Amino acid sequence: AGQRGFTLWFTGLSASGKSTIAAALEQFLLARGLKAYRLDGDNIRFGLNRDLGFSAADRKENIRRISEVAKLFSDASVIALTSFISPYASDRDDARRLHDEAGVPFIEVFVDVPIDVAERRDPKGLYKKARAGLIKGFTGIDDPYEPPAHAEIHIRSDLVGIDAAVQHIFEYLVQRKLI
Ligand code: GGZ
Repeated sequence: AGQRGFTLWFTGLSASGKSTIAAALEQFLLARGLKAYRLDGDNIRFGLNRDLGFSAADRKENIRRISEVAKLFSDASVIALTSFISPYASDRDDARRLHDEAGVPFIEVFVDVPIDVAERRDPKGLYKKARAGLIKGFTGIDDPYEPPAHAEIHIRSDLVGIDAAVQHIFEYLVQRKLI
């Protein structure tokens, strides 16, 4: 039997560490001969979804298209790693339903960090701009983030390091017999 595809859906605040953990996990999987591909803002929001902004409707459409693309990768037996804030529980649940209906495993990974820690990290200075009113509707400042109630994997990125987070996800996937 060959490799099976599935989707690892990372969700969390800006600067939570989702992309860093997803990138490290992608390298870890590739090093073991597994095919994995990461979808993130750099290859989606500047391409396929460049017509979308950050209103609730645009975020919903962003997540809808990403979930369709992730499902296609999984159909093609590639492990899809998606790294988007995906702040609305209903949008994430739609993504999950789409995968369920296609018989593709969907694993939600909540990269959890207190907002004050994310704001202190502020690698791109966006929280500072949001506080100054230069960005309106910034997640966690003046726009909602609905934490997952039923994520398969919960990582406190301020308490565990990147390697430990990767190891934790890897062990979950082995235990689920997904890899
Ligand atoms: C949240 C924003 C916003 C607003 C621009 N709110 O740290 P980043 O820069 O690289 O990650 C954030 C990214 C969020 O895009 P997503 O596609 O992940 O969002 S969603 O899932 O909600 O559709 C941030 C930047 O874009 N950014 N404006 N208003 N993040």
